[in-house]
This record gives sequence, C-alpha cells and structure tokens, in this order.
Amino acid sequence: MNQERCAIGVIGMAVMGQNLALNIARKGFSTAVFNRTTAVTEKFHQERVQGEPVFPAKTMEEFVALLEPPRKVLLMVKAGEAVDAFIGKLILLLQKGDLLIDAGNSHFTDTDRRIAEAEKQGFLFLGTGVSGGEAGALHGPSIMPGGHERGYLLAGPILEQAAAQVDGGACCAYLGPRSAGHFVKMVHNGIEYAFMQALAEGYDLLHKVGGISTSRCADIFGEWNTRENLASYLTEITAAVLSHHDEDTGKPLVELILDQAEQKGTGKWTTQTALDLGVPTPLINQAVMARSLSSYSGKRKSLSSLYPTPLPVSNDSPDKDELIKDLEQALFLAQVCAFSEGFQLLESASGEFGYGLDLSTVARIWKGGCIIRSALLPHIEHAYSKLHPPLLLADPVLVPRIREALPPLRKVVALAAHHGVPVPCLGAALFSLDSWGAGILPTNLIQAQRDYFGAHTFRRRDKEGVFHEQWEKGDAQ
Ligand code: 2AM
Repeated sequence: MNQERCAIGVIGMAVMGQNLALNIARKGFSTAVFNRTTAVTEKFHQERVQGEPVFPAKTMEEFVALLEPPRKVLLMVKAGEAVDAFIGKLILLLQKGDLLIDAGNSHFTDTDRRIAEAEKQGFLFLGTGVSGGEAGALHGPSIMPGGHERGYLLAGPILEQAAAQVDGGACCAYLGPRSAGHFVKMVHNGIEYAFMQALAEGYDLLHKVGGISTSRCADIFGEWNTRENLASYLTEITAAVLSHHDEDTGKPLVELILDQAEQKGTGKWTTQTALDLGVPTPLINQAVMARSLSSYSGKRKSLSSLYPTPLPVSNDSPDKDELIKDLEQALFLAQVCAFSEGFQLLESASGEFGYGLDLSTVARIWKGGCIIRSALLPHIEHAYSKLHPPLLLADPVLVPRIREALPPLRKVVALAAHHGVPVPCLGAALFSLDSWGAGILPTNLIQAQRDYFGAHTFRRRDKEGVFHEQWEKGDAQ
C-alpha cells in the first residue's frame, strides 16, 4: 500500500463506527478501519466510502501497519468482552506510547481497570463517551474523553474536529483522569432517561386527560421546541415521532408500538452509582424503574382489570389550553431537575474519584451533538462557571423561572393523580423540589424510630450533643 500512514484507526464497523470513521476522514484525517467480520468492512468500503481517505484492513496486523506512530486506535465495539478482546490483541501489536481510545459505552469501573492495565504496559488510554446516535457520529457528536492527558494531546485535535461545533467551540474536551469521560457519558444517559420519561408522561396526559389527538400532540411538542423552556433535541424528535404515520394503517406509528421500553444499562448504572455515592437522583431512578415496570406486560395486563384507572370523563376534563401551558412549565422543571441531579452526581463523583471535573465544561460540550442538547445548557454552562457551591437550583437566573413553574407542575401532578395517569418522573420532580425546599422534613420521625428499635441515637434542634431516649415507659424506670 503506498498511501501515507493513517492519522488514526477505527475498529468496529457497525453503523456508529462507520459513521465516526467517515466523519474523521471527512475532516481530512486518513483513517484505517477494521472489523472482526471482514465482509462488514468490505461492504462499508464499497458502499459508503466515496473518495474519503479511509483505508480498510483485513487483519489486525495490516491495520496496525497502516498507522502512523504514535498510533491512535479508536475502538467502537460492543461494550464488555469485545473491548477486552481487542485490547488483548492490540497490546501484542502496538508499541509503548501508542494510544487506545475506547469510544463505546463502557462501565466506568471497566475503564479504570483497563487504564491501570494499559499504564502498566506503557500504553496511553482514553475512555471516551460519544453521544449523538448515528447521525451525530457522522455529522459531529459530543465527545467526552477522560484518561491519560498525554493521550488527549495526541488524539484531541482529531476528536475536536470530528465533534459538533457550537459557538465556535468543539463539543469535546479533556474531562479528567481515569474514567472521567465514561462517567460523564453515563450521567448524560441518566439525564436522557429522565427527560425522555418526562416527555412521554407529558404526551400521556395530553392524550388521555386532554383528549388531544396524537397528531395535535405532535404540533404541541413542535411548538414547545421553539420555546426557551423546552427547546431541545429530545423535544424535537418527540414532535417528529408523534407526527409520523404508519404506511400500512395510516395511523400514528407511535400508537402501534408496544409499550415495553428496553434499556441497555447506562440508566441503571447511573442509578446504581448514585445510590453508592448517596446522591439523590429521583427522576433518573424513576425513569429507570418506569422502563423496568413497562417490560412486565403480562402482569400489567392482569392487574389493569383489577385496578382500572379513573378514566377521564368529559365534564371533568381540564381546559386544554391551560393544560398545554401548565405542562410546558412542568416539563421545563422536569428538565431542570434531571440536569440538577446529573450535575450533583458529577460533582460528588468528581470529589470521590478525583476527576477534577469542570461542570461548566461538561455543560459546554453537551450543548451540541448529543442527545440531551437543550436550550437550557448554555445557561447551565454559564451558571456553573459562577456557582459556588455548585447548586443549580439556587442559580439566581433560574430561581425565578423555577418559582414560576412550580404551581403549574403542582397542578399537573395533581391532575394526573386525579385521573389515574402515572407520572413517576413529573411526580419525582415535584416531590424532589418540595423536599429540597421543605426546610424541615419528617426525617426527625425516622431518627426517632431508628433510636426506638435500634438505639441509633439522634441529635436535637434545641441542644448540642448526641442523644438516646428510653422510649418505652417500662424501660424508663
Ligand atoms: P462484528 O461485525 O464482527 O459482529 C458492534 O456490535 C460492533 O462490535 C461490531 O463491529 C461487531 O463486530 C463488534 N463486536 C461485537 N462483539 C465482538 C467480539 N466479541 N469481538 C470482536 N468484535 C465484536
């Protein structure tokens, strides 16, 4: 082969890998490509490469030989065993100082382990989140790299050009050591779960309580997407999904899709990690649970006849325009709460794991390319550059907007309860805000209960010290 050696190599030619390789090559970086199944690489090369500097390899040896030292190898393969299998093979072929980039959705603890192993062998490693789906990978995703900073010096210029560009800045930045990148990507997905669930609850209410047709709901989501409160990629695609009709039946396709959501695990990981770190993430948790519950279709069917929900009756229906206005505010708050939870989790993890995350930078690189991009993010970016302590719900610009949106959220959740429409995420947003704002919580009673049965002690409002009470009269003597 007489071309110059390639700036980077991409392993894994499923659609994400293909699109990322094409994106990188279109930015002028020659790109070697490899896939376990060679036919897939060949098909990609024949059908999709049109003059871009993309160079297919049939073997790993050939692939590595195509790369310019220090070699940069980006893995976009199924998370888990495939990543370890490729690292095992690459380590035998690469040289010390070469860089491995795992761009899949790896669990952050796997990334920590791989980075430690790579370090022992003298390789550089970046655990890198990539968000934006297939279109993002091709046209510019949000890229979240963490790991060896020296590795970022090698690959950063390529990744930054491949990333989405917003306000002249790349949606890609070195985030921190070890698994910082994959941790940030995991939390990104947790926020994504929460906002998707909230939007679905909004549709459910419009449809079931407001009696609004799916096509009209599409218009409402489209309208919301033009507003500061809700403009976001997820609002935009919700409008597009709701307006899509099935060719065979002519019905809105969403009405024909089974109501059993699937999940690949990143939402669950976010919840698990939040529980481990003791960070309250009720919206994300509820979104994960809602998907789990939805998968029990048989049990749901039997219980639905036992516990029919109080279906809306026409003379009890709310004013539609008012419902639409209230829901816009309620969904805005759900979004604010989801982001607030995600950033609190990042803040806590940053301290616990020593990531040294700059929350403002995280918000900045989420502004474009990724699934949770939203009109709120430029504001969050700005807020975190100023907030000390970093408490989003106390941001002076957000506070009036949150206060204005709280009564409508309260109305929406009450309405949903009245009509028996489950709104676990919107409810979690309300209960979370009410809990943060309550001043005094009933956890005093919990402390008393704990002390009663387990002598766990308590502290008092009126005096210093740690106390234990003889709760039962008989014991007091
Ligand atoms: P394949 O085309 O050979 O299946 C997404 O599944 C990508 O990960 C594909 O490129 C797929 O390669 C690759 N992949 C999945 N499991 C793998 C494994 N165990 N070893 C190597 N590659 C794997």
